[in-house]
Amino acid sequence: MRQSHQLPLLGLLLFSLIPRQLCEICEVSKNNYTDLNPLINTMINSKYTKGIQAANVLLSLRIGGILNQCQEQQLIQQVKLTVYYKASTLTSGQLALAILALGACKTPDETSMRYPNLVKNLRNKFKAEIKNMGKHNGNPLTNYYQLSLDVLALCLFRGKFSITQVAKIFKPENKNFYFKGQFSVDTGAMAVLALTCVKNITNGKKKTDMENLNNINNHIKSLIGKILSQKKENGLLGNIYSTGEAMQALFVSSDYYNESKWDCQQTLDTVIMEIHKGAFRIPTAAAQILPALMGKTYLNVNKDSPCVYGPGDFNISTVEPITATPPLSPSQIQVNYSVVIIKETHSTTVSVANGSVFLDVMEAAQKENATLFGFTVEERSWGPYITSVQGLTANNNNRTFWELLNNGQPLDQGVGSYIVHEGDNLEVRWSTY
Ligand code: CBY
Repeated sequence: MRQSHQLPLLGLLLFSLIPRQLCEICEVSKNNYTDLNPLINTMINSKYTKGIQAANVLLSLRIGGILNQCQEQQLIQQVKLTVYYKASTLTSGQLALAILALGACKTPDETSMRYPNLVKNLRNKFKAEIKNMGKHNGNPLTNYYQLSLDVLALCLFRGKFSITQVAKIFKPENKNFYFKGQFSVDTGAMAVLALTCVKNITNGKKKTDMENLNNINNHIKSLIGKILSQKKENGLLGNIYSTGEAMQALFVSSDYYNESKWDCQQTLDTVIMEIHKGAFRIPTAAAQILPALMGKTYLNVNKDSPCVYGPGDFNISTVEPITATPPLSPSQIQVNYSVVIIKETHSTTVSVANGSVFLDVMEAAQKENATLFGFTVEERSWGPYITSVQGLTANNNNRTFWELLNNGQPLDQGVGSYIVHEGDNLEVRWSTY
């Protein structure tokens, strides 16, 4: 063989000998898939999955390839009903999630993408978000988590958007990445996924594209740095509820940080422990953690790739997952509850059954005095969300909200899930984020 022929062969040989760059993805091994059962049970057995919760669940289970065709059809039906009957009332991010879920993969009977109108509708909702920012001091109609979902769905489903605008909006210094001065890991992670998708579909031939790509690269790098700076000693990124999406962001951007900066296995071990403690009883919580545990990300959404069906490695039971709550004793407990509006505080002590949640306390107080403790609540994907107290309503245009605290510390759960304890000092406080 002449030398000129040997060279490429030698190259090939050497290449195959070089260990492939260590991939940052760590995942639950197939032998341990039973660890995921509580999550899957929560998602599949939550019969009351509201429209948009169903989108979260469908997206997650399709990415994981866990559903059988019958279960998939049921969820698809639910999402479609919500999308077609409530399209005008959906927020931009809700619609984006529905599009991601419906188009996550191609079912055997589907020939082509059937949702072009939804994508057009999303484009309009995204435009309305930007317009609101122009009118209201840079505040979108919803928030940057949803704007990120919008860009992700528009990018994956070939909707129109301006790359220059995206590069401009998602500057990591933008106030919308922060709540009360604290970087929101959930928001940053979703933005990294969106920006990575945009980066992947942009070819840097034109000068403006090159500039945009450069900016987007810098944004991703900075956001990843901020996510890693929120790493806790036990490996969680932000808190337990932001960790799944933060893991996804880190999976897709291994070029942007040093391997030594993140021990993926440690994060995974802590999450698995929390699964068994019952941390993911809300279907949306389960849906948001599952893809990362299977080594997958929202960028695996591909409208043209055939859906994968299970249950293969899963042993799904129809019984409710075992939860960590001790059997409820019938006893009553006393908790303190206050409504705080700037310098004005109204407090009371209420008696509720052991095992009650924050919302039960609010209801008990409201019964006692509807003027001081009256409130309104709205169902969101994570459960009930307090929209007003004493007639004072939260408003995204001025970044106001009703903050939940116990003993002066903000809670990391909503009113429907935080279980109260004897002697708690619960508070709803009129705040700005
Ligand atoms: N999703 C959204 O639009 C929500 C995005 C999100 C970043 C979200 C967390 C993360 C996620 N994965 O979905 C988010 N929260 C936002 C944007 C907000 C703001 C909502 C207003 C707006 N601009 O859209 C705001 C006001 C700052 C906010 N969250 C408030 C609260 C408190 C709710 C109190 C109430 N009035 O009912 C609360 C309870 C914090 C507090 N102590 O007051 C809160 N959020 C929490 C705890 C959470 C987590 C829920 C965890 C759980 N187990 O219930 C959260 C996952 C989430 C939902 N918020 Co916000 C963050 C976390 O802890 N990791 C898209 C849509 C399509 O579904």
